[in-house]
Amino acid sequence: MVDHRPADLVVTEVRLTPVLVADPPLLNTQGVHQPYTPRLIIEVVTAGGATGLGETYGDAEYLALARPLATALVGRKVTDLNALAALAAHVDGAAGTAGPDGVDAAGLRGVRTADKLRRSVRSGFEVACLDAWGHATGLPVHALLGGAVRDRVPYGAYLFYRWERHPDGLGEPDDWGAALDPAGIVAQARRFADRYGFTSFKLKGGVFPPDQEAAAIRALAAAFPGRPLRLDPNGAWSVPTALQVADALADVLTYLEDPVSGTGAMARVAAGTTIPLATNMCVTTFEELPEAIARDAVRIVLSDHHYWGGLHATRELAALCRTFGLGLAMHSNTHLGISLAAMTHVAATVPDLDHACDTHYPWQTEDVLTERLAFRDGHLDVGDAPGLGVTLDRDRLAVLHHRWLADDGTYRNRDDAAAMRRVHPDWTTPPVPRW
Ligand code: GKR
Ligand code: MG
Repeated sequence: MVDHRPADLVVTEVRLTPVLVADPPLLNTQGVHQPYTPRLIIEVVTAGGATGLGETYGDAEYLALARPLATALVGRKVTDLNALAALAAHVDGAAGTAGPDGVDAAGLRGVRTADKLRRSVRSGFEVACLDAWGHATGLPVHALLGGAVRDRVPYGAYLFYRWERHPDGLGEPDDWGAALDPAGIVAQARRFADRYGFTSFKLKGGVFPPDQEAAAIRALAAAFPGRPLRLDPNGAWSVPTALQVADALADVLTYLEDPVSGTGAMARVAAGTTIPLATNMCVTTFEELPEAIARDAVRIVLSDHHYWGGLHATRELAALCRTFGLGLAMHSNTHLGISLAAMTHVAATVPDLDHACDTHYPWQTEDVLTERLAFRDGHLDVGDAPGLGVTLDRDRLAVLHHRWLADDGTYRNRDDAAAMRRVHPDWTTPPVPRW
């Protein structure tokens, strides 16, 4: 144990650095990813000289909440995570709106309330505090969460329909190529399997008519017999469409993720199929759990430590899932290595992690770390280095921050519909259900 005095754990400075990160042209039901996506990097510095890293969404409304929270945290201890939660719950800076169908037009992240935005911001600060605490004590974050129950965490390949390049020569090119049909999706999956050893596959759907996406799942089943497969149209289907797809793919899908939008519609699909339903859209807050449980709407909750409020909140969710017989796995949005490390630490401590976690990380060719996290046989090892076990690359951070500073506002808020309008000028976010 490293020798330190309690006063050393007091926060003396919090640095917030918004960045724009290159993102490929990944398609989803609302449009296409923009060439750059915003993230916020949080650094918490203690009196003892430890620095902790956190990461969360970087859109303007998150930044507006992060700034006052950063000020309020100075003078508190990095160990005082309950105080952080209380501070974050009352911080002012943005108001959210819950759409009638629960679909978040900006990011497919379920309901959008001011409270949920605050929790997403809090999560980045909590991770930074835990990282600093770990550096101060020489302990890995998983130890601060109660200890790892596994020494590696399984991740799955997150397959996307995509264009080869962003239009108009924008963004940073990559070598993945286009994937717009079943053969393209299988080729992408092979590449994920060869590069990273992933053995389970999730296809982001809601892009093409459901029969085409079902054909892609069939092609994956033929190419990877017996492997876990999932399909996620982000709530784009009607109940009858979802039941038809479920029927057609009952023998090959491990679960169907958010086939329809809203707890009521999910409950109706759940009642009519044997395929388990998973969600990162209709259950994204503790307040939404009772109704989903009462209506038997979902079998698996895909936690995301960002919007559930952090790593401790994720463990609380895991306990509730265990209590009510729900499965647990993890959702991801576009993110960098700090968030991936945080996911890995908390996933290492959750006893019932029932499925490989999602991650967008392989799609991100850029990071703010000196060393990228490396998948081995579809897993990330759970290390024992202090804190999160990652190191900030200040030069890379400066480059990505400079991109954010230079941006005229086009990319500072994620907007998949706006990106789609570059190719289809009349594009608007499709109605729900779309099919
Ligand atoms: O990145 O296009 C995307 C995804 O659709 C993302 O926004 C979702 O939040 O990955 C997510 C999901 O599983 O729904
Ligand atoms: Mg999803």
